[in-house]
Amino acid sequence: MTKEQFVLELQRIGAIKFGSFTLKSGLVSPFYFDLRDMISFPEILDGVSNLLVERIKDMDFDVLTGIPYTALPIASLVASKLNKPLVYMRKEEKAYGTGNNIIGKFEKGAKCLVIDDLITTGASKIETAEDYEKEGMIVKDFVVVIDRSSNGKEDLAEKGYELHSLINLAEILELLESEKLISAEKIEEVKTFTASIAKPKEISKEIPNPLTKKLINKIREKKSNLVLSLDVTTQKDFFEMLDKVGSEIVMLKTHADIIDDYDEKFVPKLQEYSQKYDFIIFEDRKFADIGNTVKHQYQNGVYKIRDWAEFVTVHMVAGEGILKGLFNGVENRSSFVLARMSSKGNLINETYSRKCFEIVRKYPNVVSGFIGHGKDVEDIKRYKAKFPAGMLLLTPGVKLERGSDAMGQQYITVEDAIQGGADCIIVGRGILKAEDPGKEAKIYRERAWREYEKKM
Ligand code: S5P
Repeated sequence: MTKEQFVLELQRIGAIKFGSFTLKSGLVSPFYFDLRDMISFPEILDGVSNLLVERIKDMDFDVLTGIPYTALPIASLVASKLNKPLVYMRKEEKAYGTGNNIIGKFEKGAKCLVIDDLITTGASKIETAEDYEKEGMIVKDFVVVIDRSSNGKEDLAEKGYELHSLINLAEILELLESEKLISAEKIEEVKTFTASIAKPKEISKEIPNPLTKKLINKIREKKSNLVLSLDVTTQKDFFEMLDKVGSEIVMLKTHADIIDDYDEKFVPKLQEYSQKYDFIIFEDRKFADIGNTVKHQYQNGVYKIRDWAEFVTVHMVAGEGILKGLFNGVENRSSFVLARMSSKGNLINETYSRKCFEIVRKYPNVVSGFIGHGKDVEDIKRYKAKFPAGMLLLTPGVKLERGSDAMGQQYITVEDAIQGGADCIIVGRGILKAEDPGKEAKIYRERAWREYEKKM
């Protein structure tokens, strides 16, 4: 069965209808697609499954799923023809999150290809992907029989998913018109309707946070995406190192609380260096307590971090109160949220990352982006694709070669990080332990900048 024959068959069995239909949303649509009854027509079901097999046979996936109910019988036929395992998600119980929401066997990390009958907007597909990701699978591709959407492909792409369709609305209209099965007026009516429900494109990706802008500008001015993690324990080592590498870096990341001889001279000297070498100061304090406590940790105590660090790091584990506590009444300060970590076996999962993104969406003025890592370029891309608009990615756990340390730190390469979407790489020991840290920092800066420039 060809695609054209398939469409005509759908029309014959009443799966494609033109008229006036009230949708769930209350909108009145001049057309309606309903592929549910297709299962009662074996030759049509077989025909569409063959078309799908052709479409997906060269794609990279381990298991296949169909979204119940309509797409499930289609997906099982396709899985069987491709000799691929099938899984599906319970429709009823998934809200309770009791585990075992997936029927069928799969390995954690399995790549799952999702089949559905239709796409109207991207929203429910994105939810589906996230449900599967919660269960430990990786979703990249969706294949739908009919794309009747206005922006479905773009909506999914924004979140890092790819939509493939057998046939779209425009093709269906064209075919029916050439077969004289639809009037020109009806076609106009359908086109007007789909245009009217198309989501307006985001007009501006303007970044509201002035500190984010400052960092981006400095990256470009200095041609450096390098953030040095200056993890040494004496002031002498600290400032000696800065003299060697200061001119290569866009931002300096400190852990003020690991400096044995920290005293009141440290901050003024640090500020002097930041002027001299033109870098931004970023204290990696990883605030994680309730709002009231982090407020004091930020403003009071020995370090008075608020007074001198333009950026800090924040764990969202305590919920959004942490951002309220930290930044209440504070101006000209911003943060990076740890929505993923580089260390082996860390407890962050996809759901946690997603919750971080949800919270941050509400606080664009005090969050500039996320810390994040990934196992490879694609993995990092998928992570970054889910960021709220305007958020940057800083990636630690970076060296010139992949590897790990004895305490669970995992390293990817400079190229992995930047190709995956990192705006900056955070490098500590890769530079600090080098024989010639100044020369090494230059290599990191140049390698990162070369990749970054390609993307600009
Ligand atoms: O997930 C993370 C987040 C951070 S901020 N993994 C990390 O390693 N970091 C920090 O980056 C860590 O605290 C350290 O200061 C730096 C990495 O240092 P390196 O010596 O392993 O490059």
